[in-house]
Amino acid sequence: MINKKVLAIILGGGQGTRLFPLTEKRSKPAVSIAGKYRLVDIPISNCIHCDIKRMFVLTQFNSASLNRHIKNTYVFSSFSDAFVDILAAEQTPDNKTWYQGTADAVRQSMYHLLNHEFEYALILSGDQLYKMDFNEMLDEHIEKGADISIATLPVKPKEATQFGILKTNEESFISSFIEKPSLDKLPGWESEVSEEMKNEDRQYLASMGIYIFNKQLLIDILSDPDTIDFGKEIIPQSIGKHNVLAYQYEGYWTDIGNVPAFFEANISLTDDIPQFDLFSKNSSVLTRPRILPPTKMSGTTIHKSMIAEGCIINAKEIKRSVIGIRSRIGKDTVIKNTYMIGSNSYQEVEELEHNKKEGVPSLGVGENCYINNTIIDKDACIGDNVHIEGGEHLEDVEHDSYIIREGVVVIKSRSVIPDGFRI
Ligand code: ADQ
Ligand code: ADP
Repeated sequence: MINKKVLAIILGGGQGTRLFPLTEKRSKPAVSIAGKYRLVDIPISNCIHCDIKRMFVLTQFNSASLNRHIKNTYVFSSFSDAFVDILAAEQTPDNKTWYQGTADAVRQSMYHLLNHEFEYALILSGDQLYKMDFNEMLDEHIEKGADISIATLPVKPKEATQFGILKTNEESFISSFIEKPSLDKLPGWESEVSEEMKNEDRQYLASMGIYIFNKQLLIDILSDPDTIDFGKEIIPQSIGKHNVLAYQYEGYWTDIGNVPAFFEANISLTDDIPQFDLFSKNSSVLTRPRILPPTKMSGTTIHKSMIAEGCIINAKEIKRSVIGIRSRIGKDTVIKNTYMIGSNSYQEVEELEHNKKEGVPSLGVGENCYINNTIIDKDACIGDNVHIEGGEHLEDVEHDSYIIREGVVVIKSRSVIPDGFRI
């Protein structure tokens, strides 16, 4: 089944600076989450579960990694209309620049979008963790005769400054909108919310950056080349001019666009009952199937952790951590509150022995290490006796092989951390 009325447009990210260095060598949609998925799998899975199977991913970089992932994962029948296509910013006689913002990205891609028949454009962010039934949102959009719909979520005052905040009338049409108001501008922007939300101090209705546009209106609006962003220009300018509907969502949703939020979203998957459910039968997250051996472990005490396939683990303890595919962890090592993304390949036994003799760190984490509050990006080689204690006591740092953001240490992809190194 394919919903022929809807075309999905996934905003895959600008330069991805807020997720640096995870985005140093790959585009944002290709960043790995939960040890085996990529960020782009979240919106794509949400769409596929709603039969929205024609998708464009707009990204600033068309990295080989993203291409490979999409090409090897989302393979639909050759007799179906379904597709996931990547549109990277491209130079043409009319467009000489990179995407200047979200609306500009859609404008520059319009030529490709209009090659397909659709009535509604579903515009999604590529850096959010949530599950949503877009068909419910579309039904409301059609039923209430909206021109534009925005999914909204009640948030606390502190969070409200990072989002577009809006107020609605009794029919749920948006009467006013302000993009990322400062704290002093917030009074007066409170909305009527459910008792449960009120008890959690979530009285501000935030835009989730998830939009439905009627096709012709989107074309008309984007014909003005001065509109760069949906949040900064298009949505505020549409209030009062078009019927802009708020679709109320109260489930789990989190923005994972920067390093601390990305870290927290991954680590919180290890909770007893995580808010984002990877184990649900009807709304699983899809990704590329890999043929990997089962994980092999010896002498490890594991508390509240997720271990992906193909790992070889001899650690002493792993606590509240997510360990990604093909991770290798040496004996006597303790890993806590850490997201280890994993490796792209294994090293042969001869190579491991040779490295040991030469004192060169191998792929993964060596012996007798202590690692806390850290993200270890793909293919990092961490030696023996390495001590990394991330946490709020650390200042932000930029280093050749790691960075620190708000206490989270990020070991860069393919970096080599020598024996005995301490952070
Ligand atoms: P932000 O998330 O801050 O606010 P923005 O930086 O425009 O908005 O990003 C939205 C999405 O588009 C993200 O997935 C981002 O990676 C992607 N994106 C950004 N620039 C892009 C570009 N040049 N090309 C392709 N993709 C790009 C928005 C709204 C707020 C709302 C929040 C909810 O503006 O009103 O509250 O989303 O998260
Ligand atoms: P990253 O997670 O750093 O973004 P990539 O997905 O780009 O990594 O890399 C995956 C690795 O798998 C590459 O280093 C490459 O060697 C290998 N690989 C996987 N599939 C292919 C393929 N179809 N062609 C070539 N190399 C591949």
